Amino acid sequence: MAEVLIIADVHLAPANRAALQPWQALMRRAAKADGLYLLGDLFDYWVGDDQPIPAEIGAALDQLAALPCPKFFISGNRDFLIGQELLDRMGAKPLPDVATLSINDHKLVLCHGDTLCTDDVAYQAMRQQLRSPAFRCDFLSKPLDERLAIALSLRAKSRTESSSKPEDIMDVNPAAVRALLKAEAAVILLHGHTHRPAIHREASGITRIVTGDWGAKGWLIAITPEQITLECFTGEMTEIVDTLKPAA
Ligand SMILES: [Mn+2]
Repeated sequence: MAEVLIIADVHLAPANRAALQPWQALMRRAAKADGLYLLGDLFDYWVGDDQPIPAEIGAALDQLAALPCPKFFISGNRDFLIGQELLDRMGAKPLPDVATLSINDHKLVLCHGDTLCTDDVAYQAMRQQLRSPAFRCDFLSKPLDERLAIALSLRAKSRTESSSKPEDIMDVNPAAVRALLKAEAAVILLHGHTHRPAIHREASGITRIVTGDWGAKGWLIAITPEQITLECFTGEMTEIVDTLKPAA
């Protein structure tokens, strides 16, 4: 049985061309995989499926679509406006914000991760607004130029605010993690968003695997029947950062 790969936070954008190098390595590896799950923020921002795609990013999407394995997408806080047209271009099927699945015989909860950062009350309030059908409808009816301007100003605002917020507020809340796993009757959670790649083994028996954000190095989680690995890689090297061998 082949491996299943999980990634998040590639943040494709003209300003993050560096990520296209590890992307090539991912595409070579995923060509032999049984599945590829994208846990959000594939794009640094997405204002609607009419957003212009630079040629090199378009080529990356075409490679993704051409992979023989099934591809799945959970939206992130930056690309939640991805619609059917872009999903078709990616060749990916959409999943709900929280997806509880059996992958290579491991029961896993997958999500982007931002909903678990409940200590950031201001962010959660903004998220609720942005994710409302009313906002979506109103925003998508605006001209493309205006939507792009709004996205860029939100991005600048989030950068300024992130740099002034205490570190722990920007991370997931342990009680929110426990509540989610209890609700899903699972003990292993995989997410991105926080850009703090690690495997956290909690005393409660919960394991939380966080994949990293992409630049000159990419990050992935590889799932085989025997183990789950967190890996960091470039075009030339792959480092296995940590390995989980779930109890049978
Ligand atoms: Mn995110």
